[in-house]
Amino acid sequence: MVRIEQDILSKNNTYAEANRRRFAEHGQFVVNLVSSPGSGKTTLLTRSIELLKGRLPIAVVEGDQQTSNDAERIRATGVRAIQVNTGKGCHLDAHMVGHALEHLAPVDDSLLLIENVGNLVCPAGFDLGEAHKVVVLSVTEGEDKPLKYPDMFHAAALMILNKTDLLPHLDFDVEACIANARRVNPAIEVMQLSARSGEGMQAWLDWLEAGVRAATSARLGEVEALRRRVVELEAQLKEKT
Ligand SMILES: Nc1nc2c(ncn2[C@@H]2O[C@H](COP(=O)(O)OP(=O)(O)O)[C@@H](O)[C@H]2O)c(=O)[nH]1
Ligand SMILES: [Mg+2]
Repeated sequence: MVRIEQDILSKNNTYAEANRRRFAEHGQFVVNLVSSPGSGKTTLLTRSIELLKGRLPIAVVEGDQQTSNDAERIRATGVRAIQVNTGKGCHLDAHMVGHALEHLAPVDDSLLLIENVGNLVCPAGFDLGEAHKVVVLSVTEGEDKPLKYPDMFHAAALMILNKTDLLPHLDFDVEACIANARRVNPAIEVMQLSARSGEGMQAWLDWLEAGVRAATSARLGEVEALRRRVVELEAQLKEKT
């Protein structure tokens, strides 16, 4: 069992590295959204797309066991989306994402948003080649979830606490939830927002835009380094001939 799991993960890591190289070459900032079903991933995506659409190019990979409902919700915003159905699988893997990229062909210097299959267990162990995993937890789910599903909160760079518009109706303890997340991952960033009302969205949008800017300038830096290397080699060639 352990051997099979190791083989699957090591194969996945090889595909993930290929995806990561490809994203770097194209200046694409890639975010892998994970959460339980119903935390608000698709709502957060459609709302973010509406607010960012004119500012940067965006494409979306949607993962679900069945249906293409979420890809249709994304396409309704005018952004290109591809649905990957995992059947009995409980997570996207790097090979599926690589295959989806062949069809989606996101443009250079853009944002690629991946919505993973909804659960807080399987997607934690699978690197897709993304820059970051972002875990969405809604305030209706209970503040103990980071402790119950530590792998996911450990793997995420950012926790988005969604549905803050509902807080007045609940006894959800925001500070306790954040403390729980930091117990399993002291470095985790936290943002509180409501994808429905739009409150708190700006920090998230800024985070995404900063990610795209960094990916773009890293790509341009690589291009510049290559150009300098070509000039050097041409000079050496001239000397020798
Ligand atoms: N009150 C409230 N409801 C939300 C919010 N975000 C999403 N929802 C609702 O939560 C339900 C599940 O949302 P969805 O985006 O499909 O979640 P997903 O399964 O994680 O993609 C839908 O009924 C949404 O309208 C929010 O910020 N506040
Ligand atoms: Mg969804």
